[in-house]
Amino acid sequence: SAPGKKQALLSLSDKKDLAVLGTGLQELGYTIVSTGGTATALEKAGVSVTKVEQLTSFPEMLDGRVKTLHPNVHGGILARRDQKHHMEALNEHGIGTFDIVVVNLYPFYDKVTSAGGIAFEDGIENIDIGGPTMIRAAAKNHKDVLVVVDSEDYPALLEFLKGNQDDEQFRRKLAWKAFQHVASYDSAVSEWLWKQTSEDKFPPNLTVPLSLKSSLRYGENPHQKAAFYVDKSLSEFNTGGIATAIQASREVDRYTKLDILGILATGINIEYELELLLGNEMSYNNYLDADAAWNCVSEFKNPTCVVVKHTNPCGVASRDDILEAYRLAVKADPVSAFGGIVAFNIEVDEALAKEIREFRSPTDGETRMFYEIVVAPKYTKKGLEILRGKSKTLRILEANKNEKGKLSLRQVGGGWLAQDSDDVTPQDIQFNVVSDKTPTENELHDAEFAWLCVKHVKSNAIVIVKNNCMLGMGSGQPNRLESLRIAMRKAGDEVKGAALASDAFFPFAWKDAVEEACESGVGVIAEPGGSIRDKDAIDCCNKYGVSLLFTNVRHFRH
Ligand code: 93A
Repeated sequence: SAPGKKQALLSLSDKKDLAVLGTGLQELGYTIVSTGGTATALEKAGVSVTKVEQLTSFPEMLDGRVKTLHPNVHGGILARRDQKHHMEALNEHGIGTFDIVVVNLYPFYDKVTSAGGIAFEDGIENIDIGGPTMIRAAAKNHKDVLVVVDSEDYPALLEFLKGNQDDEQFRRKLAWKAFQHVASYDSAVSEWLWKQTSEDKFPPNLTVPLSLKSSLRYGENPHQKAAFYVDKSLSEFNTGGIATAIQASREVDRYTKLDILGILATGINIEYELELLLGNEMSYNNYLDADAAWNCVSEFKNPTCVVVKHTNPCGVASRDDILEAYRLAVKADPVSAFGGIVAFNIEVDEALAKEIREFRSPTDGETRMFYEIVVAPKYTKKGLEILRGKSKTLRILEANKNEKGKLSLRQVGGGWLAQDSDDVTPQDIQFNVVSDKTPTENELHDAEFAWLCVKHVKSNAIVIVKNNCMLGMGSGQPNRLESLRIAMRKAGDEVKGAALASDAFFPFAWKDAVEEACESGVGVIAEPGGSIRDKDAIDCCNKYGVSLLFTNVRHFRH
């Protein structure tokens, strides 16, 4: 505005609370500039307005397609107040600055989803161009321009203007919200257009703006932050096909809206981690299993092999000699390993590739092992050739280093559950000895190894480890005792002196579970602790001379 003259630009399709805003701004001494319909509505409410036409000396033209797209408008929004030459340029052209921009957009989403549908041309006419342009300009220059896109923020705006303190955070939040608003608007337009192409494939990208419904107490485990996001499209997503779903996924922005770009289509973020070098196309389950295998194996520091079946690691071994690690990992459960996924955390060279090709099932000593996928961070040229020779269909994946701090998203009825991924490793944990017996160094080491494995096994998870090698695991049983029995059966006689890890504490069935573990001869048990029956578990271990470690960390995986 001209020196001493404060100006607000209002252009609103949704006129809700417009009178309150207009009156409030007028009382605070703002000159209000508006587009046609907004100006009429303000005048009706007794607020005096300058029409944009007066500012631009241009009529609204092309059926309203060009209303505010003019230097007299955008110069006033975008000029940097702290740049002398910017202000001089405004002066030269007689352009006043805008301190406030309040805009909401043509109701594109409501129009294209209205009952009975809408003609293609009408859809096009409802794409707002001038509105997003003003919003983006004001949000870019938020240091000097307050940008409001939601009538719920009018009271906060007026309060802020009444106060005499500036607040950078407030300005930034408004700008953040403004960009959210146009981003979700544009994705609604683009996805509507995808639908008009009558392609039945999944769209090349998905942008699903999700609204925060509530923060959750925690994720699968207390050390993981979590939240629930709603997406109105869900019912249609499941029944009406993807295009309907995306179109329906728009809703009026809220302050809390979060755009999660591109990570919702299953596999998209995994694709960047796992690159298919050779073999058959990856299937849906291949991605899930390969991802599980890679996530597990890449957590180990020493040369390690992990075998996964149906997302559960059923064999894990670390050895200086990776060939031996591979054989041990398969041996842990050869039946499950057959048709599974084999993952390494080191390069697959000629010798390892040969071993993968030749190794015969420990079950009969005859049948060559068969796998769906091999995953490793690297392959030598020779190694690749040999694996290729094993089978033309074997999927050979190269995986990039796993980044910590990823967001995990899962769909449930009515929305999406988001949580921090479970990044906690044994290095982050204190293994507190709560039994009379203290574990030996080897036992402690095995307990840590088992602890790292158990995190990757579906709950209820029990893992038995000896000498850096998984001997057995029980997963997914609704009853912890049953998981324990399965793990012990797989471990067989070798369980003596082994380390046993339980992803959560032993509850009611403590007596059976802890007692059966102790009776079998395990040397050490690691569990989170925290049960009201903890004392009973400790007493039981003391009775059998078994070491008991409490980690205070749980690793549920549902
Ligand atoms: O057709 S537009 O893309 N061209 C423009 O220059 C323009 N300027 C503002 N649409 C434009 N608007 C939009 O008009 C605003 O985003 C707002 O939604 C609407 C307000 O129009 P009225 O004040 O006439 O009701």
